[in-house]
Amino acid sequence: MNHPTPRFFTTIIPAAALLLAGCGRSDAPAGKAAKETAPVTLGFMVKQPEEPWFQLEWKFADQAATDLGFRLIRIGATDGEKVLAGIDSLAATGAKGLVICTPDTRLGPAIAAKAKAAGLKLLAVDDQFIGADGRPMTAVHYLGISAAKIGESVGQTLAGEMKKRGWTPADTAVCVTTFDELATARERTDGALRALAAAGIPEKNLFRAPMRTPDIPGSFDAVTTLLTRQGSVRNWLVCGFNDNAVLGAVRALEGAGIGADRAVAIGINGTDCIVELEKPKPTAFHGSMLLSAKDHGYRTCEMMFRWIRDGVEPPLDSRTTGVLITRDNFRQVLREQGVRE
Ligand code: FCA
Repeated sequence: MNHPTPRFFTTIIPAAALLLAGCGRSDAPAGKAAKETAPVTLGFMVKQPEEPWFQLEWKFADQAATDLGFRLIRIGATDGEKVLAGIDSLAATGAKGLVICTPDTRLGPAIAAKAKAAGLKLLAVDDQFIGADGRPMTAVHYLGISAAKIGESVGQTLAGEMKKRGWTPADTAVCVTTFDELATARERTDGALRALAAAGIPEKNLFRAPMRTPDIPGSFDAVTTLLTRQGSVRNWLVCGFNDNAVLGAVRALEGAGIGADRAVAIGINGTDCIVELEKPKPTAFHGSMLLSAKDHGYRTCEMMFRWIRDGVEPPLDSRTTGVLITRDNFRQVLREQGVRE
């Protein structure tokens, strides 16, 4: 494949092929003439390629590649080794930019150094890099969500649902699955707890369930443990840093015999809960703050492309918002946002 004749094309590099791509295979066109027509190549790495959220980011990144005429290489980088090998392989194929949601934000300094050495411009998406001093690396370009604000909206929505059901702060407790090692996750759940406390839920009824892994099993296990200790709670308000952190909690509640009559849950992403909202019988999963996968997938690529081609540097820090979807409106909103047909 040494003639990138199509206007664009995308490639998914399986982990095992990365090293090969780095030494053997080359997509770079040979000769001067070919070089002049070579399209810009960008890499888009994500930490959890199996999550619908990241698949949608990739889908919108593909759209940007089609619209703007660059070449996109998608890499599922689930650990630090894969990230570093991926950067090598991108450099070997002549890529000029990398958009990345890193599997570990503390890899920030290593990623930034390696990208610089490889001549790749860098844009962190979703999860902001953390420096050696434990603080966000604000010198690395970043597009993420307004995490605290979105978390507060989740808390306010849950408080509203409590009132609608006629539950009182005295007979209601909050279960929040937490993943504090990730700053954007901590900001979201702290925001939700702040709003719920402000709505009158007593401090002693706010329960954190720390997740060991940021996925459905991690959330399920955390909440199963919590429920063995808090069996006497009447009603539950449930939240977490994303849809999966809430879906596992809903399944754990069901395991303890608690359904939609005694629990109400709100997620974040809006992309990983569609099957749940489509279930004919409502579960406790009431809705989700839908984030803009298009901004995170399409706009990040567009920023990177213009930076490389036209020298237009993107803002150092961009934040996106969320909108509540529920069973009542999710089909329409997902259609409007191009998430679904
Ligand atoms: C983090 C989460 C994702 C998504 C994204 C915006 O990376 O892990 O699920 O919420 O932020």
